[in-house]
Amino acid sequence: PFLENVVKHPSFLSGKFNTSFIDTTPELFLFPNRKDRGTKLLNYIGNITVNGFPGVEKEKSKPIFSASRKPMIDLTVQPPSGTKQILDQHGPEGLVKWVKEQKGVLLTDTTFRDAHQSLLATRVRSYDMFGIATESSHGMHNLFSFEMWGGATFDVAYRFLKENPWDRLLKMREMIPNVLFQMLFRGANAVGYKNYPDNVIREFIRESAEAGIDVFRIFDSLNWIKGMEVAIDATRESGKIAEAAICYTGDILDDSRAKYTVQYYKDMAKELEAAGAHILAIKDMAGLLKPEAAYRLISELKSTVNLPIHLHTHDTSGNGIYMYAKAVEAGVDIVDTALGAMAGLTSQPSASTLSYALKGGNREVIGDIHAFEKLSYYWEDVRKYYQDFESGMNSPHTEIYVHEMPGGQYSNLQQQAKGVGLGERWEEVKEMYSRVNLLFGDVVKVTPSSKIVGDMALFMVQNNLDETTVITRGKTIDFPDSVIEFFEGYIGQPYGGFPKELQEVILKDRQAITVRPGELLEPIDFKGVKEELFNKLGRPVTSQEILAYTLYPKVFDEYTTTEKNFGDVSVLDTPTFLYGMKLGEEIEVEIEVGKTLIIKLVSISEPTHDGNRIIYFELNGQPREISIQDMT
Ligand code: 3PY
Ligand code: ZN
Repeated sequence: PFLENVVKHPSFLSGKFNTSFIDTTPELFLFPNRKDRGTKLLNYIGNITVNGFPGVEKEKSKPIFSASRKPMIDLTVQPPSGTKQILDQHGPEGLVKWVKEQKGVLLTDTTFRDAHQSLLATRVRSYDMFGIATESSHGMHNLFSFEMWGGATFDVAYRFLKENPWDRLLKMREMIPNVLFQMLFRGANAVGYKNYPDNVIREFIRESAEAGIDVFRIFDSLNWIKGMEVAIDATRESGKIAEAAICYTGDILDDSRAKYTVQYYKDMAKELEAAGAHILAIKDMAGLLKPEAAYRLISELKSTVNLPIHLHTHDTSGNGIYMYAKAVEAGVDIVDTALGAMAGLTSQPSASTLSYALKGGNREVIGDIHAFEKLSYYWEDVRKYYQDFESGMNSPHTEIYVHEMPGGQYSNLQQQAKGVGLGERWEEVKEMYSRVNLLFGDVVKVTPSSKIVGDMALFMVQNNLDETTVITRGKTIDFPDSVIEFFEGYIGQPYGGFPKELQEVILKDRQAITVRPGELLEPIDFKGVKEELFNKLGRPVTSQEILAYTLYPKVFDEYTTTEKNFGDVSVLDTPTFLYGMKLGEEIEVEIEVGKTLIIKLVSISEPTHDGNRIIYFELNGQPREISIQDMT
């Protein structure tokens, strides 16, 4: 264990050590608690079997799932080289040049990130991604990129899936060596819901780039460029691609929505180009961009900036493919799609559908339709595991053009509404969401500004408030913390400013800021955080863990507690992770390469007088008993 500690120590790994390393690094002498991994997993499985998984309806018996179908590939053959090699050999400028030279339409596949964030409340586990990663690197070798990290996936991994998102990135990178990896980065909010000090933004980007991210799609939730500059700069410093995004809101073709005009978007595009963007993204996070508007917007932007344009949308209205076709006509370079079984509705349009739609035209999709279809079978099977996280939306919703809720927010806000007892009043919550937007002055709505609009909508429905009572009774109302912070200016400055009267009742005695929050926030003392975490965990900590703890201290604490009690639960297959086991069932769990546990659930006792159940397992043929408190 001592040597293991040495070779795993961050200073050793980064080469930053000298001869006093061993004397000055006491954590090398802390050895991990080697409590049996098998027993820990039995505790997890027993607990889920008896008490269920949060958000999953506890059924009488675990459902029967068919084995997931995968395309056959020759695993001894390397996947063809792709955009990753172009970036590594020619740098961001070389890659941009190559993108501009393509006549066809390049795709970014969002199946590993936005598709499940938007359809399944971000719950898809690394296990299911690893299950298809190698096949994807072969079948989708000519993508522009895989969007596979960032957005909500970072905190959800720790918070709900009890797994380490950095491990997901590192392992996916190993399995997909040929295609660019893209992440969604919320500017000054990183992968969180509030502004962080500048050194956190810089460190997060540096670390993510090192772990395998190539393209950073950077946005600000209010389209405030000041909120994006540090991230753009840090990305360029890391030698990676800064894809700066304009969030699309309103309707450029509707004169009655005069706030966000074509000129507004053109001005912003020029500013982003000047700020150092390599690629311009149009981030239509709610799917509001209509086909004719797309034609107009992309045409105008093409003649305004000299950057490739990457378009992102959500297919909630059902107009996604038609809209992309118009954008392609206008010269868009790259569009975001998902594999069929994870596409449509609040997710991205389907890759194979778009490929067929553009067949025979001037610009076809660069990609293999049959590979998209075969890979999609896998997701059709895997999606069933997560059925309890489906939003219940099963047909196109043109009402999106009214409520303007981002695709990635729909299923999450619905869960949040259920959580506060408003599940039955979901229609009212949606309507209130659009009213809150107007009350706030018609703002860009994307994480975290969308979450603030959502928090306020839930708050108003719950407390039977309307626009008038918010103002007239506002001085006596305790508004949600996120709403107060927003009106204080800690999320940035909205285009056109805050509505003054509302700001006053919400802030009461507080003062609003108008500068960039990052200018006021004290830099994080990473050394101090490292020490704190080391003392807490009693083991060496990585720079990735330090960042996770800095962003989400409570969530990270809970994650490490779960890890301590149950071990690494990411090795379990998803049906077992979510539903536990059935009586008589036997599963295999590969806890590390070449080391497999065979677990059989033999019987479960009735609760004892103190409410515990004894669960009888066989672990590799040996009987094991576990006692679990029945909380049902
Ligand atoms: C996120 O920030 O997570 C989003 O997906 C915004 O659209
Ligand atoms: Zn999105």
